[in-house]
Amino acid sequence: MTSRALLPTTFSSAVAAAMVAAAFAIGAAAAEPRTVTVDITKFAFAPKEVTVAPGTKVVWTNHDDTPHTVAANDKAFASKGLDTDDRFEFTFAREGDFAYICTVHPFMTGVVHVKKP
Ligand SMILES: [Cu+2]
Repeated sequence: MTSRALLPTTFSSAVAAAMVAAAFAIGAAAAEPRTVTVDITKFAFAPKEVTVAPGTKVVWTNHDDTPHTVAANDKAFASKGLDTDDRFEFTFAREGDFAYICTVHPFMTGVVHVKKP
């Protein structure tokens, strides 16, 4: 029976089309606002510089046993004192270069570069 033989082929191409559509949907979702992490470890921000697209959320996590802060030089953002494993997050809406320090240890510096890809 030819119709019976054709059925699996038709079915599998429909499944393949659906899988391609799903892959595109996942790709589109991944292009939505992203999150970038910066570790605070050994009295330093790691990585010290990050470059992100506008709308990206940057999350800092303090891995030291010492409290640290994350404070923009231009006051665009400032965290409270972060204890061990505390996190601070800020979403960068506009383009620019945002230099920041730890106010407790001003020798700890970092920069977030925000620009369109
Ligand atoms: Cu510090």
